[in-house]
Amino acid sequence: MIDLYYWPTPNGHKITVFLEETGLAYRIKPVDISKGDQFKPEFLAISPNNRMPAIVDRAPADGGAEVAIFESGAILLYLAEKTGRLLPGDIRGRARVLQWLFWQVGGLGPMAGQNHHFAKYAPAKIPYAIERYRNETGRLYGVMDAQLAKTPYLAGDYSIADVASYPWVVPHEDQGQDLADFPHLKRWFEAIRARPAVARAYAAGAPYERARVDFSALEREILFGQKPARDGTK
Ligand SMILES: N[C@@H](CCC(=O)N[C@@H](CS)C(=O)NCC(=O)O)C(=O)O
Repeated sequence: MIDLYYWPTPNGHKITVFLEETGLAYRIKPVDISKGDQFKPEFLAISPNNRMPAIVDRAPADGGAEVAIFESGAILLYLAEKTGRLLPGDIRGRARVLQWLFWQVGGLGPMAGQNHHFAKYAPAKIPYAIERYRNETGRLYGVMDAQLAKTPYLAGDYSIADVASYPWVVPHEDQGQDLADFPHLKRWFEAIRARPAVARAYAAGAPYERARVDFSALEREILFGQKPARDGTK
């Protein structure tokens, strides 16, 4: 059984998509990041960066003690190795997938995340910041589009690189992107959206979706006012 520390954001959806694709047994432990659940000591013990997703594998493949992991890329890699799914076993295929996985966690995620922040959540609309991250997101979409002109999925076959990237393309309209400008990316996006496991993953997150899109002053302070932690707590 996998305990999944989760909230329905792109980084959270990555893990439910993988779990639904592979049929691994899991249960959701909600981490309401707008209420500050990510600062609870029991969660920080698993995820010291106060970010979800995180997992605890209660039945590791080696039969040893439970394994706790934070960072979505590390979680996907661990689960792919545990199940032998969505990651090739040969060194070349593995490298092909890992380069796109690292590209997603180091590039597409952070840039699209800043795009969301400045375009949607920042109280002051700063044209330079909005344009900077909209352009960078568009550039990254173009990188995927060029790759997908050559291969059906980012690293050839469907893999954890696609599972990591897809949730960041779902909010493309909020990111100021038009998939009509990226025909190969659009084909890829529609193929993944049509997968039953992807529909099940998003349905699993639906009960936790916010009714409101805006944040209260307290929620803004929790999410966007974070300062360096001196003692492991906020
Ligand atoms: N690099 C991390 C990023 C995770 C992340 O940014 N999670 C956000 C939600 S998408 C979060 O937990 N935010 C809580 C906070 O900002 O305190 C990963 O890939 O897992």
